Parts: sequence; structure tokens; C-alpha cells
Amino acid sequence: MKQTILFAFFIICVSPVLYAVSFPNALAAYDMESVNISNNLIDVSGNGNTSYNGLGGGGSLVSSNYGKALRFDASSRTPLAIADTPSLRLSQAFTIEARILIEGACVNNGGSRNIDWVRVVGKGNDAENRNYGIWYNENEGWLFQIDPIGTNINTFASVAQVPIARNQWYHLLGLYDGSNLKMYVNGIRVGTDTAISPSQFPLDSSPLTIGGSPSEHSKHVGLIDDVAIFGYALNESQIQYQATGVPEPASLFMMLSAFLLFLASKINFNRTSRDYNSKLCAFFSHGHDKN
Ligand SMILES: [Ca+2]
Ligand SMILES: [Ca+2]
Repeated sequence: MKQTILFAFFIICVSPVLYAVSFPNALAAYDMESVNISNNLIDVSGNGNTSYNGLGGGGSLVSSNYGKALRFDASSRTPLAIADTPSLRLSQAFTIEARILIEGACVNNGGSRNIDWVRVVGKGNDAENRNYGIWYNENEGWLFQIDPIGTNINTFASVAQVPIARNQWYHLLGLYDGSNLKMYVNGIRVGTDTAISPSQFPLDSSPLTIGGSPSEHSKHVGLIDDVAIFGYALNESQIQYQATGVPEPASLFMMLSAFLLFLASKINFNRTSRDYNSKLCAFFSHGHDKN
């Protein structure tokens, strides 16, 4: 019984770090695992930035590679929305991230483009003033954008004309370190640009949205997971962890502790046997009999 309990403890400790990442000191974070009683998406950062329109148009939570993910079908152009709050208006160093899997062509905005830009996560809903956003266009590539105050002033980090595959997970991360914008795809930096002064960042009362902007361009069709907003620039090792889920030292220590407990349980279990010594030796010598 004791061995079973300790083995269960080992599994419980190890399981989360095999597929889930944490969001240290995030301003808002969404692992897409659960909704509240009003069917609004829960903010796992603890800051209470739940959605206010459920899961958006055509949105549902489905099982996928990272636990559950938010899936948008092609029935609606309404993204998931989170109410504006001062903490989500970013004008100093910050990081935004999301995982996406594209299942089909984005929902067109009634215009002439069959494939249009989609804002995966971001804030600001004006053609010339947008606080921040991670975008993609299947024909044109990835984009991390701040669109500063003023017409024809547009700052971004992007990579153009790269293949974007459907039915494949991508981790997207945009970072402003106080002077530069940087974009990472699957933990690899793909674009850099010099940013403007934070005083030029457009800070308005538009909602934070996931899956598209409220009215600009188009909307994602497919899966989104692990969306987070940080009020600081993640360092390189933190970026790798967010992208790959490879545990940081604290998590590794937890895994090692759990494994040692499991190991101890096996030794304790075997001590009740008459051939304790031979079993112990066999365990550590990978089956060689020391008698
Ligand atoms: Ca998830
Ligand atoms: Ca502008």
C-alpha cells in the first residue's frame, strides 16, 4: 500500500511538468484548462482577468497536446475578449506568448483577401494605434507588432515569406526589452526591430483579445493554448522553458525528490523479504548477483 501511495505521489509530481508550463508573475495567463461558472475563461495568473464573452464566437475547450486547448471553428469572427484594465496597458518592458495550431483558412473579413492577417493575442483596435500583438498570415509570415501613436508610424519585429504549416503546434513569443522588439518562434529568434519610446505606445481602453482583434483583419481557425502577458522581458532560458516546457531547476528538483521517494519505497518494500540483501544488490547492480 505504501509503495502504491508513493508511486502515485511520484506520478502526480512528474505529470504536470511533462506537458505544462507555469507563468511566473504573469499579468494574465490562460492555460485553457477551465472556465468559471459563467463559462468565462479563467485567468490562472490569479489577477482575475477572466474573459467576458465566454470563449468567443465558435470557441470551445478541447483535449490536445498541452491538456486542453481553446479551439475556434470557422463559424464566427468574434474573438475571446478580456476587459481592459490598467495592468494590461503595456508601456515598459513586457513579453507576450501563445501556442497555436492552424486548422484552416482564417475567417475572412468580407474583403478581397482569402488569407488575411490574424492577431493571435493582443490589445488595441485601431488601424494606426495598437499597443501590442502577435500576428500571422499564412502567405506572409509571423509578426510581433507595436503600432505607435500616429499615422504611418509602425514598429514591428517580423519574419516574412516563411512556410507556416497547418496542423502543427507553434510557440510564438513577442518581447519588448525597453529598447528593442524581438520575436521568437519555437524558442528561436526570428525578428528584431528597434522600438520607439514607450511614451508613444498607444494605451487605450480596448479589450485584450485572443483569436483575433475585435474588428481588424481576421480570426484564427484552430487551436490556441498557453497565452500569457508578462510585465517584464523574459530572459533566454525563460523563453526556452516557455517554448519547450523543459523544467527549470526548481521543477527538476521536485522530479528528483519524487523519484528518490519512489526508489526508497522499493527498497523498504523489499526489506520485508527474506532475500533482502540479494534483492538490494541486484537492484543497484542492474541484475548482477553479488552472493
Ligand atoms: Ca492547456
Ligand atoms: Ca501608428
